[in-house]
Amino acid sequence: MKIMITRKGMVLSLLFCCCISVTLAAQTGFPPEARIRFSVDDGWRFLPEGVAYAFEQNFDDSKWERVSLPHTWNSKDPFDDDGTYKRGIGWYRKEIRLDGRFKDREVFLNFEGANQVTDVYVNGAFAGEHKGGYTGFTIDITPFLSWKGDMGTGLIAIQVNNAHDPFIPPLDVGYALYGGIYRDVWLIATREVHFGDVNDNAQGIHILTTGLAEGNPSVSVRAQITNEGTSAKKAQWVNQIFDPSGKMIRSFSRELTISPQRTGHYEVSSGLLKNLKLWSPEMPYCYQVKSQIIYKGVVIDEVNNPLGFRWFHFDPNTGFHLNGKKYVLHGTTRHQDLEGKGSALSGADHYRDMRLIKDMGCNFVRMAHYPQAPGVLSLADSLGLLVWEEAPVINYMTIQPAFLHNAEWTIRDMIRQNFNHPSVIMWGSMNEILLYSQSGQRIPHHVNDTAYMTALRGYAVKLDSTIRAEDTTRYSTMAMHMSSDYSSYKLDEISQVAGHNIYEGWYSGTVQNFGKELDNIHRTHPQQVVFVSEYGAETDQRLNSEHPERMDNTGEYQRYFHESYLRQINARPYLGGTAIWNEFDFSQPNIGGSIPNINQKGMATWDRKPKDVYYLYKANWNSDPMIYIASRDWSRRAGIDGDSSTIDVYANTGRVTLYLNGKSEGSRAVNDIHKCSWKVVLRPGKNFLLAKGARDGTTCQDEMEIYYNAYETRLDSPSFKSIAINVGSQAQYLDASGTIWVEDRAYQKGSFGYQSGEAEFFPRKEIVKGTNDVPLYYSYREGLNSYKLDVPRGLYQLTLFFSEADSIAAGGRVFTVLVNGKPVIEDLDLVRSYGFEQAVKRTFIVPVAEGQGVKIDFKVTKGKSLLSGLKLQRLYNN
Ligand code: GCB
Repeated sequence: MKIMITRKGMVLSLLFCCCISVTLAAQTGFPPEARIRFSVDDGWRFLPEGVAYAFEQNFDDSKWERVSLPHTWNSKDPFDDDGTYKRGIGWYRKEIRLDGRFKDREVFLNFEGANQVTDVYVNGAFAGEHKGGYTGFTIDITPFLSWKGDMGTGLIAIQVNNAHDPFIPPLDVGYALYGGIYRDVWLIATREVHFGDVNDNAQGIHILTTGLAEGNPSVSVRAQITNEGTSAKKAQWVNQIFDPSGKMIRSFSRELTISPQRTGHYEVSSGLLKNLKLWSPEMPYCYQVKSQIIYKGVVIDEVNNPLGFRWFHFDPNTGFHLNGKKYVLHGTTRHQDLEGKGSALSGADHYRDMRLIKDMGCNFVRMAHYPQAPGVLSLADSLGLLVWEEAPVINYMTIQPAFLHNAEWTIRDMIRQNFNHPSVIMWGSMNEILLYSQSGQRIPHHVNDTAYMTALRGYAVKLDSTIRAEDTTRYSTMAMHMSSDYSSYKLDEISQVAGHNIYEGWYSGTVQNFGKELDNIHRTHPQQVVFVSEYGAETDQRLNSEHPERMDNTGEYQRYFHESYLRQINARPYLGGTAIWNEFDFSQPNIGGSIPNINQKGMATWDRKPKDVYYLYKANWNSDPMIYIASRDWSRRAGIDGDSSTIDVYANTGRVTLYLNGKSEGSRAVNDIHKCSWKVVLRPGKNFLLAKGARDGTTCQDEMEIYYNAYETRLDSPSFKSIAINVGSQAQYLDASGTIWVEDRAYQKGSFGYQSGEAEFFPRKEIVKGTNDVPLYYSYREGLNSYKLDVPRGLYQLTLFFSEADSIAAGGRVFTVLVNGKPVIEDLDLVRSYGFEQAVKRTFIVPVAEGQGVKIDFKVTKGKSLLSGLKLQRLYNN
């Protein structure tokens, strides 16, 4: 079911097929004179492949799948182990029927977005094509409809193709390029004189505010009005401004004569306006402009647009200023991507995302890396979120006019279609455009490709100029990765705001380098507005650690990273703004990590569960009283009996008191980033934590239960039962069965641990396959001589876990594993026997005599030994 609000404010439920929709529309108050617009999302047939003649009217589609829009055929396959990610053709078909009221109208199909080449056929005839996956487009279907008396029919057949196309940006990206009609589609019927020009996809009305900073505000409205008729029309163009309560505050109009078969461009001003309320993230006061074309006393077209009164500027030394005051942007980024749905999100999905962003305390969102659904920007207007909207020109370019043409048109459409949203302050032209070589390979630096770089710079200038030509009221921007190539080739000087994606302390280096990098950019480019367009670190809720380290994917490292970045951001008032990468985990096909095919840098998981870091920012950026006990997913921990555990709390209450099992652990003041910490001794079994505080007279609290699985460092106690070890990592891994895989350690007598070797993580681009326990294999130890466990006598089951992480050929790593001197796996060659990146598990029964323990030796024939995990269970005591 689709919900739609008419211009009279009535909510219509438009059901299943469009014939019903039209009838309902007629009954429920669409004025017959003005434009009709209704959803055609339901009742489609879909075939996930190319097929000849599917555009023909009589083609048999009865066996095709029934689908509703928004729809993508890639909601699951980019994340399979089997590499079936389909990039290619899909077909959609549906018949629409229109009654007599549509006969003398112009009828259009308006697509909010389809990825990425869309060919539309009506009644067997080709009606139009659109290239590019992220902007809206409108196809005029009027000439192709067939009429029998008062019944019009149109068999709509649509081919969508999401195959790689070297002439359409983006070329190659770090997210799934979901194919299909993944946004809403509308049928629009107008009179022959109407707003907008179908050919350039613009919405027809552009609203500009002027004189705000000077105290003499007015609104100037520009319109494109098309006359499809054969004679000139004299009409009146009326604009009315309404405040949020629905009160009209100004009406202004203009008489027009519109030539036949032409689109005219017109402008009219409201004159001086008084007592306006400004738009800001804190008070997103949105007016509406209703624009009408009146012909012979009858309204023949009407459109509504948002209007917000705000002004802003960036300064290289003092950052962003809104409505005349310094304003600190607290930002994040968002992909349109959700577990189970891919990019085919509903209005409710968009709302939930934007609400989560707002509630975290953000006042800014970078819509990375492409224009998002129109409803998203409407939400930004009404919730109060400033926006960087950008074109999907990513990683590299094809130096060909066709590529430039498509990129320029994407930018134009993005700007024209979203011009009126008060939330938008910046238009981005590209992201990390120097990351890849001109043949699409990830390279550290551009060398010996001056011709490509010169041409690319030329294109970059053109794209930036397109932004500036389309919109003089906002800033142009682009996001760059940390490479000196941008300044060597002067790309960093092109846009008005220079965005920097910085991952110091994640992909390399240390978190402390972040601020140093920024200061360096600011010092060497004093005229530039420096904006942090991305920063982030990954996490997996199943991994936790008292000793977090870079790339370990623990929540604790992600917290450490963001705490440090936040502190460094706060200390740099010259920053134009900042944006966390990313608000939500999102799809990243063919990438490893502890959750394959997912970029795990979100403040919330792919299915939108906020992580600890979400509350770090909330405590700092949202003033609603809150307390949050961090390491929330670490509710089952293992540790040495009597050792202390860290409890961190994020709060905006000034002070927090922590209670453990009913006893106060003391009251602490929160620090500069709204955090306080305790070291507590958890008792074996259940523990109950309660954190309490108050803000502005409102008390608040948070609580959490932790099950503490206490174990002894000495394994030689007669009561020893079992141990599971996350070899190669300082993190504990909690698996689906509830087993806690404890952190690895160097061997000490009486205990357990490795002897020699290096801890490693799976390279980011490699994916562990064939297991649900990826986090266990994600870390491993390489080059160990032995692993010892000083367990008491008994009969044991020993399981060893391996996976080949290096892309080596068979024979490149060969070793024999011996347990207590006896070879249990001879000449293990993981690649030859199981394949690269495959999870391998081998189990043995091991009798252990008094004082003998378990000693696993690795005898290497070629390369280095490797071990990913180890589990030892005592079956019998004797
Ligand atoms: C970047 C890219 C973004 C990636 C991100 C990452 O710099 O702009 O698309 O997802 O890094 O997580 O590596």
